Amino acid sequence: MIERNMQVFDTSRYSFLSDPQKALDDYFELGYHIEPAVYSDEECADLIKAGHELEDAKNDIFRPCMMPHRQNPLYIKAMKKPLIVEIISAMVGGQAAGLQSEFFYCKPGTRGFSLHQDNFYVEAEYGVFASAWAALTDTYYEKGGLIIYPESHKEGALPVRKLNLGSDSAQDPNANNEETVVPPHYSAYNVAIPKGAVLFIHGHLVHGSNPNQTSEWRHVLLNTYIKSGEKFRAGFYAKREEVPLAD
Ligand SMILES: O=C(O)CCC(=O)C(=O)O
Repeated sequence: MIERNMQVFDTSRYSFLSDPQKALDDYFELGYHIEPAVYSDEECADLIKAGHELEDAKNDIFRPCMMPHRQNPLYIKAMKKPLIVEIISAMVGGQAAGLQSEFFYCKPGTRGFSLHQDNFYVEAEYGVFASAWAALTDTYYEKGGLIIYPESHKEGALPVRKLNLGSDSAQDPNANNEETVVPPHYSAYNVAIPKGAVLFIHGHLVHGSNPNQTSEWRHVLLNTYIKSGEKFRAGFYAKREEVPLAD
């Protein structure tokens, strides 16, 4: 958790719809991009409803669901969203393939995700892996909002320090094992991502999330992507496999 008053970003300067080259240049410079209105209100509502019909949720288990696209084709459709595939393909420098989906319930009181670089788990080559973190409800500091360290992706893989926080049954089991050690010249920013918008995250951008201090659930769909044919770590928990997206 970082301080509330760290500057808040809720949109990027450019959109991939109107200024794709400038948006891409900014992404390479900053390590993230926020694209508004990617999923409609109806799509967000359908994905949330489907999330509460996944196997664990039916048993009142609300830890983030790993790979919901293997349970419900609605999540394949969300992963294949043409605008996202187009943006990610530009970011990773070639045809993107899906790698992972994860549905976050983040019920009231859920602990945040410790600072990390997504590629820590995936071990792909630099620049070929990126994530699309889609807010299905409004997210902001008090409501499990994300924390980012702009430009930290330029460091490549950073060291981590082990944490001893104990487990939170509503959080990803790997969320709090360790945290990235961020060089002191980078600053943390809170981002407030509105419903339907997507935060694109470079595989080496340091980020994490704040706890959900509200009385509402913070629903998020994370999809991660890799340049097709690149090497990656499958992982014991995630068991990642390439999902072809070009059809
Ligand atoms: O949604 C969150 O709380 C953090 C998720 C995240 O950063 C990740 O899975 O890489």
